[in-house]
Amino acid sequence: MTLTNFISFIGNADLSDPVNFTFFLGTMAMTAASAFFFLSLPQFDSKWRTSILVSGLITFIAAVHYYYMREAATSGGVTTEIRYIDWILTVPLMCVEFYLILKVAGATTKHLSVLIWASLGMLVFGYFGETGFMGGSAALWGLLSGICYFYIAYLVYFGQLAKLAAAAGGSVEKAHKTLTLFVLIGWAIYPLGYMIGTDGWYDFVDAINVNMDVVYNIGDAINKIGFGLVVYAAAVSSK
Ligand SMILES: *C/C=C(C)/C=C/C=C(C)/C=C/C1=C(C)CCCC1(C)C
Repeated sequence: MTLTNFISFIGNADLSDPVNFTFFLGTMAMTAASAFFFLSLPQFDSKWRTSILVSGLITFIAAVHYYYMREAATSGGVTTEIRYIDWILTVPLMCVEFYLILKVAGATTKHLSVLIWASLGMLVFGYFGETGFMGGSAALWGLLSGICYFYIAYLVYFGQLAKLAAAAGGSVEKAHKTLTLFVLIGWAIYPLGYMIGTDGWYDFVDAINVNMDVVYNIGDAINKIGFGLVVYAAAVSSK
């Protein structure tokens, strides 16, 4: 981004529009969070450095995509493709965070690949639903996506990963628990946004007059920055 670009980026920010405002704030918050995570790297020993690096990559990838999504949204274009490219990069990285935290407790790359495949299924089905792929309804694709989501939630909350975390105890268990809460509560914001933004749901859902991008932007801020901070806190407390 050149300086002139940056000035016009600020200059044409109509902050009274919630779509524009949340993209603008999202870009700034994700950029600031990335700087925070990257600059904190030297204070941690090598055991934690990869986790903190991944936290920074998640917010940095989002910051770049937010810059382009805001541009698309404010010039009347669609954000769907950029949104899903962002998610397809960042959600698997969140799976990596689970794996890195539980590695000392015995998590294997097999656990990691199951999480990643489930998250890719969740996102690809969601994308199909938003774009009406093969004439399928948003409800049908959303159901398939939701099954993948529940499977991820099951793995981290009840399944093998929960058991590994419980056996490890201490700060590992605590960090795992908090990340799990993000998956159960924070990630539930997305299917809500999806139902608000697509057709074929109950009337009361269709009646909600909030822009889908705004819901997704709030979800991203909570989940991407929150996830990173949980990892950061775990790293600090283990020093
Ligand atoms: C940083 C981005 C994150 C954490 C994105 C998470 C996205 C989801 C958990 C999306 C889930 C969806 C469903 C469970 C059903 C409807 C379609 C989706 C893709 C919105």
